[in-house]
Amino acid sequence: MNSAELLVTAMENEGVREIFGVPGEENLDLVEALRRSTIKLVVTRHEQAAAFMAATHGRLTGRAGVCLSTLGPGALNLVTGAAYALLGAMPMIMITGQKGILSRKQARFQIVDTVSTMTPLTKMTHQIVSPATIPSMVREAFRMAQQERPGPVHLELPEDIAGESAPSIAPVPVHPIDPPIGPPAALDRAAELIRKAERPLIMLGAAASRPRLAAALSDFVQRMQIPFFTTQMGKGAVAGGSGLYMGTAALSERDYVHLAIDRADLIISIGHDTVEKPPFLMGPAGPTVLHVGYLPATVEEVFFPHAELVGDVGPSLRLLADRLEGRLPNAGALLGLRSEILARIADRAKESRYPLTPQRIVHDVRQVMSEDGIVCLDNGMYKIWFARNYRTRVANTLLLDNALATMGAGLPSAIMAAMLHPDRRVLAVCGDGGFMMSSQELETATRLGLRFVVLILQDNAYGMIRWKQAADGYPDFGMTFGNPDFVAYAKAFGIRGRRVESAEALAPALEAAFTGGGVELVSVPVDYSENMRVLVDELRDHASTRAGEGNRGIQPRRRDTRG
Ligand SMILES: Cc1ncc(C[n+]2csc(CCOP(=O)(O)OP(=O)(O)O)c2C)c(N)n1
Ligand SMILES: [Mg+2]
Repeated sequence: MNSAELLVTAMENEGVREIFGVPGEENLDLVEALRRSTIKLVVTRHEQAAAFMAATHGRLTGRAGVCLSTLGPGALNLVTGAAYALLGAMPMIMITGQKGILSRKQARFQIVDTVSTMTPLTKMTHQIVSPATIPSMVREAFRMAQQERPGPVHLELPEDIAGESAPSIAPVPVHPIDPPIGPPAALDRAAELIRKAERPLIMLGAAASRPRLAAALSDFVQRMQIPFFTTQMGKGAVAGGSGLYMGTAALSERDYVHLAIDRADLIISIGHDTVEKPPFLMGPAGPTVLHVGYLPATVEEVFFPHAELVGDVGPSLRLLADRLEGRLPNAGALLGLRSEILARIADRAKESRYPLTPQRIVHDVRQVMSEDGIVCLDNGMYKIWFARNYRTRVANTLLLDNALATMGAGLPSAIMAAMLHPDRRVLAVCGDGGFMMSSQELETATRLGLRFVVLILQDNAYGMIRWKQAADGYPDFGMTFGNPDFVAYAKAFGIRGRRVESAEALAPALEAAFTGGGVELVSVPVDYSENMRVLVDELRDHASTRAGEGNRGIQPRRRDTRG
């Protein structure tokens, strides 16, 4: 047995089923060990995409996904994926090669200090220098990656160590770990705050979307009957049909959901992670914020909770509900605002304008997606519209990145979602900019025989930045580009493509693409004039009307348009 085989055995012990990546000559022992293992090697067309796939595996399952690259250039291609997993709290293991460390037969050829490069981008990064340490190092890597707050871990396996003969050491057995539950004193304090609140509101943040939390969270919301809103990454954490959803805070202020946020006197913030663009801005005038999380809250200028309930969130919430269920006469105080907020958000969702409005696109996508269908967004202007307008009914069915907010992750994350859930409808939604940053992975998708649809929103521009440029009063400059013929482009990959040529044609095109089987592509032109009309002008006018009505908490402030 050599070190590479020991490493692969240790990963089998962790339940790894596939590894994504692009090998180099320094990985050949590892590749050979994989060939003889139960783990499937999924070759991708760029390392960055491999990391996005592995991170999405972690995000959707709670178990670290694994990606692989060579040294130097390959390892450097993983860094955006590392940051994506770090900011997004997605468990992931990256394994990179390196030249031999015991002698230098190729001098400094291709060598960069990958361990140092990965230091600020990971929870842990190590070079493997001795075969004997591999079983414990692998167990430690997975433990670190998967425990709260989850994230990426990097292991570097130098070529000569990989080929070195290794003692046959048994892998370290994996056992369940139950994190501590919130202590009684903190539970009592939290219960007291909630009992006293006149207008309570629950906020579900990014950590609320941890796969193992879905049932407990839905149960808590139902037992409390307190209305809730979500951050972008907390979307979908509570099962649909609760009648308590008040909206998603896609902007930091002044959106319709802020009608409720600005009136709340207590916000029970469950799992908020301040990597997300702020869902609201705390100020000296309130409201009181109770942080419920796996870890203590991070303190920011715009987020500084007044009380905390720290511990395993699901069981802690059950104990909290035991103290409060049926004893909250004010639970639904803000519920009266729900119909107004949701009606305003749904405005123009069925308009027949061509090119299509973002609202219409979100509406039609919802019509076509099954209840448990998974929409995987790339990063662009439409992310705000999907976060704001798309209604989720099952946990983790709108995958978006409001943490690193990188372009290029939409298609790779859809590939992973389709691999994990071959029975569900999976849709990648990409801008024409972001799609072209990872479109080569269409080949990976077809090679894997996956079934999912890619929807490309075409505006021939980096639309979100163009909007921000206009909103800030700059002239329109430097944001447009040409595009390939997306239908012909799809065909070159052996994929069926469809172009949407009227507003009414989108839903049928998507439906046909889903029933087609295999990977299919739909391109739709989008009319982004709605960005300015709704997200700037309409919300500003609405906010100033509210300010005129003497509503508290609305200060004229420069609009936050950052994506
Ligand atoms: C890798 C990366 N580069 C640049 C940005 C900055 N950025 C955010 S959105 C955006 C435009 C996206 O364009 P497109 O994918 O066409 O979507 P659209 O906004 O046009 O719908 C850019 C350049 C980013 N978030 N990530
Ligand atoms: Mg675009």
